[in-house]
Amino acid sequence: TIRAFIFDLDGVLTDTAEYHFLAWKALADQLGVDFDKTDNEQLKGVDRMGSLQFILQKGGLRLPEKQILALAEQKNHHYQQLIAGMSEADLFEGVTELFNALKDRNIAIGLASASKNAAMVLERLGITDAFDYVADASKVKQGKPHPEIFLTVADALNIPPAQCVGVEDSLAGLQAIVDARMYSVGIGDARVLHQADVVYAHIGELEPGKVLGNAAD
Ligand code: B16
Ligand code: MG
Repeated sequence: TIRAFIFDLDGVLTDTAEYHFLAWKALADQLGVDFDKTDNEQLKGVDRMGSLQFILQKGGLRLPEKQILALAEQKNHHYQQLIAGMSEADLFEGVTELFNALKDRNIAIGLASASKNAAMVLERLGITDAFDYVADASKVKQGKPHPEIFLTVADALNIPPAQCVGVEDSLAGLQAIVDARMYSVGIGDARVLHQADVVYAHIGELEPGKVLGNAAD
């Protein structure tokens, strides 16, 4: 039986995935590197330095460490400007109902986000208290696609991975869920997220009763 749902943040509970894209796109343009939505799929769930390395590599750019750190800082500054105006209205439709339905069934709720800005986004969305445990980039050594962040949440909740459902919009995050041996729910395009046990276009379509039934099979 499933006893926990562990959610990714960016792109699952709110549209910050779009803000990350806009901030990376602006940086790539500045560096003269081609960067589109298909490239961006590779970056979803990938930490800040890993994402920047991808863009530099795509452009064949080799820069001194100091300059790389400055570029990461610049992207983050832009991203924080984009999220500064966020409010409770930016929580995706259906999330509050989903959390309530899980709480009614006594299912624990965890967060597994690769973002160092996760706590701030949760505050803006007004959902900090909804979680039984929150793991962000500061809690783990290895980022997604490594399963560490999902396993860290399961461990903190004291629930075996096999009794957890992981919810992700990114390829890297889904790989992490699969390798953690949890039941995987993808949010987005089923053709992109083909690895997932089940895919919904939007989190509002996720029916907990159905997922619980299928995960138990
Ligand atoms: P930051 P998630 C991830 O968050 C994003 O998907 C990814 O695009 C971003 O690069 C990463 O966080 C790091 O974010 O620069 O704010 O530390 O999807 O795991 O919630
Ligand atoms: Mg995400």
